Amino acid sequence: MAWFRASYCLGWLAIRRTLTQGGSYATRRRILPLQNQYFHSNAINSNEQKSPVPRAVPLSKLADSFLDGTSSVYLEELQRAWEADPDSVDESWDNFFRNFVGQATGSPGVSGQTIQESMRLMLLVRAYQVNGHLKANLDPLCLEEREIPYELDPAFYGFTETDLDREFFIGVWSMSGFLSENRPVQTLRSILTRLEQAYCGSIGYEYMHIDEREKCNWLREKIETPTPMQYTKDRRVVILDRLIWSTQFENFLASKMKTAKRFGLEGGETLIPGMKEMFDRAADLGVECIVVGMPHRGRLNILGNVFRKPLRQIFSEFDKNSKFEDETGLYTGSGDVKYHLGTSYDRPTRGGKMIHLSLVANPSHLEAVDPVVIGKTRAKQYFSNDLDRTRNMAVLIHGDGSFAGQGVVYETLHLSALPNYTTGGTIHIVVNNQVAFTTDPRSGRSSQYCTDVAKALNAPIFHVNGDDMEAVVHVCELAAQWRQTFHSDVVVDIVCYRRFGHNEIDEPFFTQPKMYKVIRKHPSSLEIYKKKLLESGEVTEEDIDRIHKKVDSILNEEFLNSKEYVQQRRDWLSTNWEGFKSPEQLSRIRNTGVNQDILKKVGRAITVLPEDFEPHRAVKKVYEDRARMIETGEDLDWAMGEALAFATLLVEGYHVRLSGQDVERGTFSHRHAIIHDQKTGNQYCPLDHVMENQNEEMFTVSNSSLSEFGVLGFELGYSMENPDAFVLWEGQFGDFSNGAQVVFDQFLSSGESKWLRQTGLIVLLPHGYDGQGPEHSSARLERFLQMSDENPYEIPEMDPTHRKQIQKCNWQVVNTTTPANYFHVLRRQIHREFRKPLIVMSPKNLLRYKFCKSNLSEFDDVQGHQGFNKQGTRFKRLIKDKNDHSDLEKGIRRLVLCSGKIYYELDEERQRLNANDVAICRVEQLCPFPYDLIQRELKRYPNAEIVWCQEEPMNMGAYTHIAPRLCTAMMELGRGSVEDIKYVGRGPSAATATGFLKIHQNEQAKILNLAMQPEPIKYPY
Ligand SMILES: Cc1ncc(C[n+]2csc(CCOP(=O)(O)OP(=O)(O)O)c2C)c(N)n1
Ligand SMILES: [Mg+2]
Repeated sequence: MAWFRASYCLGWLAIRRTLTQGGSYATRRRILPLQNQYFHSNAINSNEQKSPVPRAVPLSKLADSFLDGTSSVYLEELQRAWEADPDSVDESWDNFFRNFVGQATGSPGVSGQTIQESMRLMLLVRAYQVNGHLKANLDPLCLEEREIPYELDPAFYGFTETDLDREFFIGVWSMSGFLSENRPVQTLRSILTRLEQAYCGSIGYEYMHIDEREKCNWLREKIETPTPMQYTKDRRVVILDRLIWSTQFENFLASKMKTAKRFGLEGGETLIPGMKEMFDRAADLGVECIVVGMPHRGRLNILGNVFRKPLRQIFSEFDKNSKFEDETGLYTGSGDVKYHLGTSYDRPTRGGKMIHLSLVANPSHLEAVDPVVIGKTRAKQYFSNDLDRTRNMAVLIHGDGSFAGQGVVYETLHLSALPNYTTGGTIHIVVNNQVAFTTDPRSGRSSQYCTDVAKALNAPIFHVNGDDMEAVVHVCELAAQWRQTFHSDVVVDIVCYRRFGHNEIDEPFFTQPKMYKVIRKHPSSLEIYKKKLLESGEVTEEDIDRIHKKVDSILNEEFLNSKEYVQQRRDWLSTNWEGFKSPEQLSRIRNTGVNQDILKKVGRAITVLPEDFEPHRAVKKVYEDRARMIETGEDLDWAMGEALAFATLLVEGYHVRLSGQDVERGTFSHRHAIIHDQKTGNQYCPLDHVMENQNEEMFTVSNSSLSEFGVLGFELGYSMENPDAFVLWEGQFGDFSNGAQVVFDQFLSSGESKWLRQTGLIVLLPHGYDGQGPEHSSARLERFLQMSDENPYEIPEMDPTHRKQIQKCNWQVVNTTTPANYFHVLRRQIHREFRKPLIVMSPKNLLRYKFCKSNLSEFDDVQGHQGFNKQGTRFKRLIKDKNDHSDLEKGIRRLVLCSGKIYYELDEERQRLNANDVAICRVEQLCPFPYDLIQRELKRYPNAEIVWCQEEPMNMGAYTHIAPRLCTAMMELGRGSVEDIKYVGRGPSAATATGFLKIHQNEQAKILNLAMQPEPIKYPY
């Protein structure tokens, strides 16, 4: 098939050329001569045009300029079919291929010219299938300037106008679309009419990039059907009703709240009926729940008309004087503007079913909500046992600017087919108003369409003229059908316009004067649809008037009612979380120690490998060591502590999910959660076997795509669905988390306060100074601490029976130093009546450090055992000095407070120097600050110089977080003030660490020296 391949490259060249000729269809224009809609260029010379019959062109001459990528793929397909079964193609093609491959049978066959004409026609058909969308009428404003590709010009294939009514032989095909209709002989005109109707109307289909024949055929069948959009009168009235609702809603808001920002949908109103029809169709096809993510534009309209959020409630949110029910004990978060809030409703569908709709709250950051929606959808699928992923579906709505511009779109799309992240297909709807704030598409993207990114995923893309109401409905329904049939993503690109400015008070004429001159005169899509229906005679003026009046009266009635509407904060809480405590309500504290027998039992279950399984030698040893740890109860390491936390939560019935880059093995080769048989390559996951017949997904550990923003966002969404999901995301190294900064800033640290939605997501960020250079040392602990909302100058209630310190704080930041404490802090996430994000500075060298070990007795709940204190066995927010100090140690000259792995280095140095008059305490929980325990230690060592020691530079690490809080704790006890807090650590630095190991070692030694020096430290004061 070499002759196909060569031409394939030409196809690519053709595409590239189109791209370089101009950015978008707002910049290019080519007007077709009205007298002939088919022929639009002079691709062949005038002599040929005059000729009544196209002249045969030798095949050799066709090779380069004639065949392009499109046609070559087509012929390739054809040849494959012929090779598999010569009878599957028409005799003419059989002849052709026989001739071509030199096995001519000598059969009389069809003349060479007929074959050539047929072949050219086939190429023309194929060109329409591939590039017909470039000629489609997509822009309601008719401002589009698109060059129609030469492949769509019949003249390019040697046909002339005189051929229009000539009959051509196109064969009989065992394929879908109109070629399958068994009409071997057709006139050129009828072929072109069909192609224009299918591919160049109000819908532009992009699907030929999909490399699966079955999918292309499915779409071709739908697209090339002669009557794709036939709606009954009743159906049309429903669509009209929905469009009137959509339009009136915006008009009503515009008239009642003239200056309020609402990011109206005007110019894109057909979105609403489109979405409703999509949801109805999806419900008919088995969807029960839809999770929606969307930006500001049209959000209120969608809430009111699609979700059926009570209109009075929407209106009351605009009212500055609206009343709030005082629900003592419920949330008092910061709240958010109305066009960011989430909500959920059950809504009846046209087909008489109920569908649950859930809109995820989002920040202003466009597209940031995308992965969150997908994660939430996946969690819904898990918890509703939706194995084939047909009952829960995600729908994402995008703007044209943001869909093309934001990288997280791509990062989210790339999760769509990954086994542990797929949701069985997302429907994307782009509200393509051809402008982004003030930016034209030509400045906003380099691709032809704003949707081109989706082609990487083999998703079909349906571009539709937003003024053609029924075309919008058609593609919306088609998208639902596609998703339910092929369980993969699909894109609907509604090309519309923005009637006003970016928001209601913006002036669009400043920047888009020409476009807005056209928009000003442009009739609304409702007017256009009404006209169409009136002309069809199916609907009368009275019918339309009746709907208008009904809608108007409901809007007015709801507006009046909104004055009396009392906003309930409870409106914002979601269902699976019933019984969970808000920060205003005291939550019970539970112990996290586990019964000894259970520990042993699960410990054995997760250290046994199947007999016939052959792990790598080193991994075998890891598992043998782990088995020994369980049997002896001694020296459990970090990975074992973590595995026990997972295993015990699993037996308690919780769903455990750990995801991130290379988490299965662990970046530092310590976890080995999935083991690979060295002979067969088979995989085994011991934590899948904690219980008999354990559901395979109950424990999920999954390597992810190389995306921080996308994957962290996904896991965040996953964690928000159900409080019984124990969800962790691990960064490869902690500093990579800044690739997901938007998730930390906009969701994790502030989501509960803004949107009253809790999450117990755990983020593991490897952190620690091992001399590996600036990019692998710091997880930027200081940033997480800086985002903590705990007041450094006020000590909250610390009495354990009244304490709400963590509930009131936005998140927890810990730097644990023992496997047992790590075990307890993980389990604490679940064993409480609220959820709170947990940031863990996780270790690197401590994973294998000889002293970073715990005994099993620190994990259990046995009184008298190491971990048991007067409350039971729990996470230790602060670990006091390891020496057996009494409540009062007057002889200690220095109290070194530190956090993380520097502790072990300090302790070794202390031993080396025999500096037993120095006490070292580990602050394991940095946020919220353990005031009570810090004060306990301050009291224990009344004469000690107080030192904060860290290995991070002064402007990083925990210093700036600790200093004011430690000072507050000291001042309350009369133990001095900020000048009495001494600092030992690296000096301020721009980079997080040195790139030279030697320098690192020197710096580290200096820190230890200073911390233990006999003289007072006297720094910074
Ligand atoms: C990540 C991000 N960057 C910038 C902005 C500021 N901003 C708000 S709307 C907007 C234009 C969005 O254009 P488009 O996606 O086409 O949506 P439209 O407003 O046209 O519906 C911009 C740049 C933002 N909200 N989020
Ligand atoms: Mg836009």
